[in-house]
Amino acid sequence: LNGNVIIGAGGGLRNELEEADIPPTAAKPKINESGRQSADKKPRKKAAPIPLKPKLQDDTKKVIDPPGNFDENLGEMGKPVTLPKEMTDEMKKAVETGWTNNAFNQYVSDLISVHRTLPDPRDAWCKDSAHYLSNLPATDVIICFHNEAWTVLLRTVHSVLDRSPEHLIGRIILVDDYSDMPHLKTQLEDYFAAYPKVQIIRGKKREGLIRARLLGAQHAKSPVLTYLDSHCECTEGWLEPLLDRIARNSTTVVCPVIDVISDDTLEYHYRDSSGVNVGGFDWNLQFSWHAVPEREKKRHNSTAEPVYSPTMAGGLFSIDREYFNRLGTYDSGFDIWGGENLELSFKTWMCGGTLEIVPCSHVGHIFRKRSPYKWRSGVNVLRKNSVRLAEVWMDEYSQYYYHRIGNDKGDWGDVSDRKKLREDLQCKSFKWYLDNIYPELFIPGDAVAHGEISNIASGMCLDGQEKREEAATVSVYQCHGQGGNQYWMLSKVGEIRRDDYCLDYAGKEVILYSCHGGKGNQFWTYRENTKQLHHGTSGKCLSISEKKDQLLMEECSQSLTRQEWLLESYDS
Ligand code: LR7
Ligand code: MN
Repeated sequence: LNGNVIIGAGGGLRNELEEADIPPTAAKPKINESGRQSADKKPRKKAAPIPLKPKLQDDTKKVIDPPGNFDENLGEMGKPVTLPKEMTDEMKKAVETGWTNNAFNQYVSDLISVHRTLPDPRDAWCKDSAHYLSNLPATDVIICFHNEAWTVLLRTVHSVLDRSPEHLIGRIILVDDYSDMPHLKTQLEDYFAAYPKVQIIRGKKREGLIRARLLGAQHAKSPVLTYLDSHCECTEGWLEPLLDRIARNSTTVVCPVIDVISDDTLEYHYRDSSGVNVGGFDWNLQFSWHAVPEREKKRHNSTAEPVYSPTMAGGLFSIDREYFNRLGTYDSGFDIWGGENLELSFKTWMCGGTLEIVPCSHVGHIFRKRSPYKWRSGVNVLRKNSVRLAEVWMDEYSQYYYHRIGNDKGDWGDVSDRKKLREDLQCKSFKWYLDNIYPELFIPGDAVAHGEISNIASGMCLDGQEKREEAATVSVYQCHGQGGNQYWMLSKVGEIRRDDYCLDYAGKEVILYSCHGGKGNQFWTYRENTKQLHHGTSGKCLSISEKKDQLLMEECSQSLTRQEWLLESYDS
């Protein structure tokens, strides 16, 4: 089923980038072309000593001795830190606790300096200051956190202070979304007391990241707002290219390239600007990454120039503060996690703005495979957020999302003031957005069929969940009418697909594989009269086992009712 899409967007980029073979690039000398003041060196002296001995998160203040071969240069230049195979039981336990609490290797983070150096991932083009206006507006940096690991949070803040021109940072506003980890209490205030730019704001109850961001915005004073997740690292020169775009046009919303910090080794991965991705989404309203489309490439002389992106990942972006307000900020009815990234993306484009990814700006983010913190019990938070989003912004296209969730919309509360906002701003239609900003998106209404594919004789449905890392086998399961893993589209070119994954048969099992558009093993025809699903290269028909529990491919035979399938909303 749909499940709780906790790894959601994160999973997408992680795998896409990790599959690509990214060699750790040799260290380049630190560039200081803009005569940058040495302000970034100052805090370094004041800061806490490099944490050679990791502290346990539970604030027992118990110190675990790292093995003898560890030195203080661990993780410098974004290099990976690999723990030795041989560890004491105490260490093993500390490592495990770190993973449990954070869904990343906190133990490794604790071994790395909170001021560690990173490689400079920028293209040469980016370092030519002639590309940027000289008089840039300052920004407040808003970092919301709920139970973030100590060294990871500190490294986020220091990476901003250490690698941004001092005059361009107004405040760093840390918004504590009702954390209960002890190290985030007075210890945090004590630590940042030495840093006048850092302000800590505490929520009175758990708000979720969306309302926490709004709380941060209320305390901001600088002309630009910059949001970061609490487990990021900014690289040299990350800020100027973002602010430059906003200085030129206050309705431009900008995102850095989001590099991958390994959840295990904390290695910093990056690609040059030819590998930049833009954001999209699927009909489950999940964010996804895509290569820069050809139509967009044509607009540019260099791959380092900012590219239009249909959506943003959500966590890392800069926006003109007044423009953010004009757009009605976020829907404050969104809880905990999810959907706000698409809301801001749709709104930006539909209401006259522009959303860009800026290849000269690189910020790393720790991508996790699961969400380590508590969500709300008894509410499907993500679905509620997504339904609010669909109701307000997606017009008649909302039906495709609803179909995907079995039309089970639940209670999404009142969205009348959000609809009014859209009206007041005189925003364009969702159709306009799809036609002009995201023409690559596959529209279910353009398919020959969309919905369930049910085996008539058995009442079983084609069922399968795509896996990003590997091919997933497709099977059958009792038809449940809830969309999710039983939602399929038969495209006009003969694919049976869900989002970017296609039913694929190469002679063994039927699997879900990235759509390649080349027919072949992904080419299916529905024979309306015999109700068979015929496969291109093998000439076989989709069928179901005697026991009705497995999907089979067998020689086509019109006398076998088990080869008969019904396609929902089929329209020849
Ligand atoms: O209840 C909460 N309160 C919070 O303050 C839950 C979370 N948070 C904080 C949390 O500590 C973190 O700093 O909010 C931030 C985001 O939460 P994550 O890191 O658990 O989310 P994520 O990185 O998995 O999710 C991505 O999608 C989210 C959708 O709501 C947000 O937009 C995240 O900011 C976003 N992260 C990114 O865009 C980084 C790149 C990921 C990709 C692709
Ligand atoms: Mn995150």
